[in-house]
Amino acid sequence: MKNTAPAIFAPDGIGDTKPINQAMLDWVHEIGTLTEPENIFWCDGSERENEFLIAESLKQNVLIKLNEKKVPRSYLHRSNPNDVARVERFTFICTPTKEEAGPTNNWSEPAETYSKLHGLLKGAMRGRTMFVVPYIMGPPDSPLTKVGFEITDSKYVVLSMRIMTRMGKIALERLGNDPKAEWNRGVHSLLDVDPARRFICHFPQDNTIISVGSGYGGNVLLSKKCLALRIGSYLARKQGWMAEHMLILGVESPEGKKHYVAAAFPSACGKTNFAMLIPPKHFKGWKVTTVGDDIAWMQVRDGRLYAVNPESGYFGVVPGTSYKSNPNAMKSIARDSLYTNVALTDDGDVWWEGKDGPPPAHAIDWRGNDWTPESKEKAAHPNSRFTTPMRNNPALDSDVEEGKGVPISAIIFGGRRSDTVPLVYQALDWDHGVYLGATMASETTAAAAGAVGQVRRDPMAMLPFCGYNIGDYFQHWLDIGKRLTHPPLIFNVNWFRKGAGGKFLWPGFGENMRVLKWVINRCEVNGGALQSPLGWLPGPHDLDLEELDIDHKCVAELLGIDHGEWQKEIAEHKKFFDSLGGVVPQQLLSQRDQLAARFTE
Ligand code: OXD
Ligand code: MN
Repeated sequence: MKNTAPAIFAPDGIGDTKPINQAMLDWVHEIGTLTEPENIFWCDGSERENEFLIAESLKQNVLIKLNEKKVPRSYLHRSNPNDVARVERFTFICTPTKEEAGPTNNWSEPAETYSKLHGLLKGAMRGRTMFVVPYIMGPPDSPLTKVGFEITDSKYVVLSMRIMTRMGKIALERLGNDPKAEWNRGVHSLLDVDPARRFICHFPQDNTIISVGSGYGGNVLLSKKCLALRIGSYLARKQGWMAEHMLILGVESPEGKKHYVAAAFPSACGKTNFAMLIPPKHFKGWKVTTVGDDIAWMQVRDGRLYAVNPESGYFGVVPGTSYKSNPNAMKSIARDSLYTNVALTDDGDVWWEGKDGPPPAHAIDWRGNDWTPESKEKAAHPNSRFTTPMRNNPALDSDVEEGKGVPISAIIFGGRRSDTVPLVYQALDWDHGVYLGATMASETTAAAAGAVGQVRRDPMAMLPFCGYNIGDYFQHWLDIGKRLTHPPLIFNVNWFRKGAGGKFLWPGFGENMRVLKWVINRCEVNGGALQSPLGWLPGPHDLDLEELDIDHKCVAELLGIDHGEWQKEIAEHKKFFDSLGGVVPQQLLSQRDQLAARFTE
């Protein structure tokens, strides 16, 4: 096997701080005995460690240093071209029974899977350094916060984990020496980055993740999709909280009244843009702040839902990011960032399709080949990514470190739909809102390997991330609702509806503030709305469209409900629920009947 990650040798004082927890040491010993690394590097998250790892990564061409003047303290990483997105086909939930994983997950029997993975990991780190990365997910003083350890043979993973999580000493201190403490065991090895030996396996009952054969963030930053969502959702149900694929934002009115909103959109549908929205000029005095851009952990407190962002960085899609679409993201990624699979310009800057300004006359594309504007290939991979610390975000919410979380006034579901689904509407109540989430659908994007642009049902944007039976997950949502005396209002949005000519009807980006304002007004009980078969719909004058260049016909189309399209849509809901083989709770089946009935009234 070709060694894709040769060992590094650290001077004294770097990589040698062993934790004290015996259960943890035993586990590292066990994985070390299996994988046979050249040496073990115990990460402490220090600045000195980071500098050393960057220097070694530059020597081994894992990173390329970018122009210090243009993008200070930032680096480019190129992944193997066969390894550029999450691989849902190779992602498994390994519960004792297939029923526990449910109809939407790939299931694999735990004992057999451990045995297969241990076979692949046998001697896999020979000639390599095995890094032990301690981290916490969640603000340091939150009751929801979890400790995780990721063993990896990838320096890129260590450097990314340092941005994406609170990594190092803080986790060791939190873990302490209690051998029974709860913590997540994550093992990652690049192996030889061969798609034939690529598996991302979750063992929820053991709080364990094993990921092999990939170096792509979504498959290997085990804190994120694997722990915070798949294992997280399993633990959340067991422990009575929620782990969701949601951004969290704050909205403050000119009068100083603040609300928090959580929103679930499938991958690469603009969560980061929405979380960092800058209100247009017309909304003078309104402020939007970011708590999180991808994941929300939520708990019930005093009958309300409170949310924390378990992460401490953003792993966002680069193409399309610009000062027009997301100025706060551009400012965030202007320094201290790892870029993956973007193009490199001749002056050491990064470039991607959709960046402001003209394309460079020449660049090196994401594969490392020469590129010019005449090239047929894209310069940056459509799923190229930035990894950047959240502290760089000029709009970071002041309560992002608040352990109890922020109180959620509204939950928004949304997808990428060219037709059928109006710009925005509000559910009639919590259970109806759960139905909106459960029947959400979106046109697929490049964030996952596979065809792009096909409508697929993606309940609560959790289809690839729910770590247990989706029917039980729906029931968990319904049960949480029963504990809420002040439940968030639930909405559905669609920024992507197209008109007859195939053009987007809604300008999106900052203008989404207009929809957000209506949502906030509804939370304040002063927003007007019309009753419709779908739920509450803004009337033409309920949306603040002042100073927006949009004609009435467009607005009518955006808010229109086409009965023919909805007959098809409801039939699709039925087909989807039927495809789940009887796991959908009765309340949701009757929600569908009620929806169908409202169309006949
Ligand atoms: C992500 C995803 O990377 O959802 O956030 O794929
Ligand atoms: Mn995501």
